[in-house]
Order: sequence, then structure tokens, then C-alpha cells
Amino acid sequence: MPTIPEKPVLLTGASGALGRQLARALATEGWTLRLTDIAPFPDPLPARASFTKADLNDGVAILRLAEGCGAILHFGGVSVERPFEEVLGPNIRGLYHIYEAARRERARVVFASSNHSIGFHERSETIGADCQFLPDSYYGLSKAYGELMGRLYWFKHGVESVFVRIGSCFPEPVDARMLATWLSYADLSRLMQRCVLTEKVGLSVIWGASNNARMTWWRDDARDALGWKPQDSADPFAGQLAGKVSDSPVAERYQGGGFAAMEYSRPSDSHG
Ligand code: 15L
Repeated sequence: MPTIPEKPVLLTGASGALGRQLARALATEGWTLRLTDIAPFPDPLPARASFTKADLNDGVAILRLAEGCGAILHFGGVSVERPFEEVLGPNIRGLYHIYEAARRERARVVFASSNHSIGFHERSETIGADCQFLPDSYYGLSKAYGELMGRLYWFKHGVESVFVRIGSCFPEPVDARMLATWLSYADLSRLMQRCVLTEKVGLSVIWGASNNARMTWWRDDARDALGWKPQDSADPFAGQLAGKVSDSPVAERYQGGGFAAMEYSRPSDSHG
């Protein structure tokens, strides 16, 4: 089984928290990386990596960056809830530039989607990867849009995609919700390796959470086909975090937590 991709891999959002982790981890595996972000890369450049500052709004820059790449790990764009106008450029137009570049290079896209694309599912539900999109924010809506764009480019152009609906990828879980949603950096890095190195992925969806006992919300994804088995777990943090809940009934009701509660104004008599 190969451990190094044949062609360079483009990583967008390289200067963000997850991008920096992946740049370091994948370079250590011997990968040749092309890093890009709108912000400067804050770390020493890893071996075999180059960095180019670019805006996802700039389609020509993205096409150039992707030249000769076999896969695009798309972690760029706005990563939290922002006003619609701020999400539009990087997350909507930028996605189009990523998929156009992938089409031209016949490259695979690994898209950092989010649990916020389905965040209005209730915590009492268990949903499969083919569940309805229920975005909880403009940010979550942009992730659902990205997954739909991937479907368009697969059926129309044969561009493969893995959509990773990331839960909460942080150094450690920090509240009760993350006892379910936490994804360790190491599990993320191992997942990215499987996303790129698996021979065929077609259209695949992965729930991006570690092996957490409280993760009863999500099931039936493509992990077995990709050969990904999360090894870390939020469980050892349960004692200290189980009581760390928010004071918002809306946040506690829905899988998206605080994102669902933000700017929430639905009258209670409109609930089914
Ligand atoms: C995300 O998609 C965000 O990028 C991250 O900041 C967290 O809020 C995470 O979801 C989460 O749901 O915990």
C-alpha cells in the first residue's frame, strides 16, 4: 500500500489551526505539499513544502496553484459563523475555484465540511451520512453548498470528493458537547492520509469525530471503505467535562450547539 501520493497535494487554509497541523503531519510522512492561505504561513516551512499567499476569490491563482496536483485538501475559507457577505467570497465563490481547478487537473477534492451543515438535527437523533442537510448558520450552509458542488462535479465531470463533516477538531475537548464531537489532530491526520491514498473514493462522506462513547449522533459513513478507524477518544475527559453545558436550551437541543443558538429567533409556537 503506498504511503506517499504520486503527485503533490495542495492544502488550502494552511495557516489555520488545522492546516498547520496537517502541513506538519503530512510533511513528516514524506508528502510533497503545496500550501496556500490568505494569511502568511506562521511556522517554518516543512520539508518539500512551498507556500503561496492567495485569496480563494482569485480563480487564476487557484488554477495555478493546483497545476500538477493529484489532490486538493480544501481547508480554506471562513471557519466560523460570519455575516453572509463575509462567507460568500471565500466559501461560495472560492469553492467553485477549487472544483474548477480539480476538474482541470483531474484531481480529487477532500473537503473540510462541518457538522454545521447538519447542525439542526436534534441531539436525540442518530443520522446517517445521507441525512438531510439542516445547516445551522450561513457558515454551515456554505459547507452544505460545498458538498452539493462536489456532487455536481462528480456526476458531470467525474471529480472525486471526500466530504469530511468535522465535529470539533481541537487539541482537547473543552465542554460536554465535545465529548461527542471531538476529533483529535492525530485522527484527522490519519484520515487525510486515507482520503488521499485510497485508490477510489467516488463520493464519500465521513463523520469527523474520534472514537467517543458519547458519539451516538452519527453513523453509516465511508470509513470502512477508506480504511479509517479513529484511535483517540474524548472519553477520558468525561469526568471533568460532563457538567460543562451551556445555559442555552437551543444549543443543548441541537447537534450544532452554539451555532444553532446564534441569532435564533424562531417563535416557540412554530415548532412541529
Ligand atoms: C466548526 O465547524 C468550526 O470550524 C469550529 O470552530 C467548531 O465550532 C466546530 O465546528 C464545532 O462544532 O465544535
